[in-house]
Amino acid sequence: MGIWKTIRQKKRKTSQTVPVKPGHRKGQTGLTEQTFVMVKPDGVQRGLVGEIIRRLESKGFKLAAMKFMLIDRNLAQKHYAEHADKGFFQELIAFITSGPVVAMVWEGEEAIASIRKLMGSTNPREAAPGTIRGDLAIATNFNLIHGSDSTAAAKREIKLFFDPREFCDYSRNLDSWIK
Ligand code: RTP
Ligand code: MG
Repeated sequence: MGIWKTIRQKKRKTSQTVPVKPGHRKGQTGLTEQTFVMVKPDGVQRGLVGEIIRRLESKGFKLAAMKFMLIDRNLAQKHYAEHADKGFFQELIAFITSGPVVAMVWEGEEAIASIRKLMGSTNPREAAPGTIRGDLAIATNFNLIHGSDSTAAAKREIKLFFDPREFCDYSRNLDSWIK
C-alpha cells in the first residue's frame, strides 16, 4: 500500500511537469500589426510560394487575407509611387506586372518590422543568411518578396490591394503559445 501511494504521488508529480498555457505575457509589446506582403512574379515562377509562406507561418504570424493575381500597370504605379523618379522605375513596373503574384496580409506582434527582417536586405547578396532573400535569391531585381516598410505604407498598401470583405476574421488556438 505504501509503495503504491509513493508511485501515485510520483505520477502526480510527473503530470505536473506537463506544460500549461503560460499565464503571463512577458516580452510582449502588445503591438499587433497588419502588413502587406507579396510574393513577386519571380517567386511564383520559381515555385517558392510555399517556401515563403512557410517561413511566415513558422515564425508564428497569422494570415489575414490572400489572393493570387495579376497586377496591372495602374496598380503597379500606385504601389511603387515612391520610386517614380528612380532610374529603375520602368524596369520595376515591367517586372511586377510580368506574371502573377501572391498578395497577402499577415498579422502579428510588430509584424511590419519583423517581416522586413525575415525578408532581408533589398540586395539579396547583402541579405543575411537565414533571411528569405539571403537564402533564396541573388539579384536585386529578382528579390522574391515585398513587405511594407512602415505603418503608413502598410495601411496604404493593404487598402490598395484588398477590400475589407476579403479578410477572414478567425482565431487560432495556438496563439496562446505564441503571444
Ligand atoms: P520592396 O519595396 O519590393 O519590398 O523592396 P525594398 O523595400 O526592399 O526595396 P525598395 O527600395 O523599396 O525598392 C523596391 C524594389 O525595386 C527594385 N529595385 N531595383 N536596380 C536597382 O537599383 C533597384 N533598387 C530597387 C527591387 O525589386 C526592390 O525590391
Ligand atoms: Mg520598398
